[in-house]
Amino acid sequence: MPRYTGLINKYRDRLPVHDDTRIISLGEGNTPLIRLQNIPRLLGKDVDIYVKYEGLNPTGSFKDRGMTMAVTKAVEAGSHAIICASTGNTSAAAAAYAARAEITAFVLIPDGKIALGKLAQAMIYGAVVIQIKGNFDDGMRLVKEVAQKAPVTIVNSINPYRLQGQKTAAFEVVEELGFAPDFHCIPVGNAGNITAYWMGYSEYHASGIIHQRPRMVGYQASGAAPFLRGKMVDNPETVATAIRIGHPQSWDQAWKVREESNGWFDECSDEEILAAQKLLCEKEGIFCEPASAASLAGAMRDIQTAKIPEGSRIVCTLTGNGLKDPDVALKQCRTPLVSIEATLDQVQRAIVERLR
Ligand code: AN7
Repeated sequence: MPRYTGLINKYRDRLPVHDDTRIISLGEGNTPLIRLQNIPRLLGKDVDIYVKYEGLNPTGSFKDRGMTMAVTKAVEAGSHAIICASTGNTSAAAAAYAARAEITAFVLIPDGKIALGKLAQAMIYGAVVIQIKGNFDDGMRLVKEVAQKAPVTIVNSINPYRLQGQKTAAFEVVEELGFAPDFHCIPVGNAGNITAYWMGYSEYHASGIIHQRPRMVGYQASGAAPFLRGKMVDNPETVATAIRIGHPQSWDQAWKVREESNGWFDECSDEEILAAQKLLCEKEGIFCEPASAASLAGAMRDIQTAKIPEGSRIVCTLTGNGLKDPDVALKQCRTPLVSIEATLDQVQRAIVERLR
């Protein structure tokens, strides 16, 4: 087996690269598909739930799949600078891949509404971090405008190479399972990723590698749920800052995915999202960020109501690593730290009192 060198090399024949293209990669992709063991039992339902743990990508989110392609193509085209607006993960990925390619990354982030880990990443990878007094949607509008006036390549998901890279996650799911799941559940912000997965499944379907495609189910945070409201939302709010997006960039594409896959959109409250994040940690040992937990939160509800019937095979994408947002994670932990003197007696007592 050749050494794994990232998803472009692995899926080269399905991606728009040439033999002599210089690949900008950090070994992204090839993430685990973990079968949940305890949560299905707690639900009391006969379902197979797998999570695609995208938090194990090099910068801790699925954005790396798109960014390896977008930056590879930007460099191939002779670009010396990339730019994006971001709720955090895109900026972390852009900053890292720009560093790898030795080009400049400019990232526009919303003032104060970005998880700490993501801000630290953009800064230490050496991006030019521009904090705007506005939200993601304001940043996106500004990025589109400034890219017409300055020599910078946009690496948000409106860059078509992003979705090309991201579609490879669907290929990996199929290779792991040997088939496509019945339902693919995924958090939706700009709706780029749901579009990319559908592209991936559809390509494998067209090639006869799978005979059935999943129903695609997109979950949004209630305070940032334009697909549920049927129109853009001007002041999105949610604890899941990654998906605090009111004007999705892949609006038309996502509606098409819903229709073609016979899927649906639904919303989750912040409470449901946080509860699912914690449950996944406590019952399975898997730590994802709040936005990612929307996929499981929604899936659990749809399993309970039998909208997703028993006997189903379900994949939930966990889009980002829990370590990205330590503040929200800590606020979730209600049991206090055990604080004692550094003596054997006290340590022993602390343990004996708490054995279950
Ligand atoms: C963890 O980083 O839009 O529906 O600027 O970080 O493809 O937008 C992040 C999006 C889900 C939503 N989960 O994906 C950004 C950004 C996490 C995310 C989404 C994002 P899309």
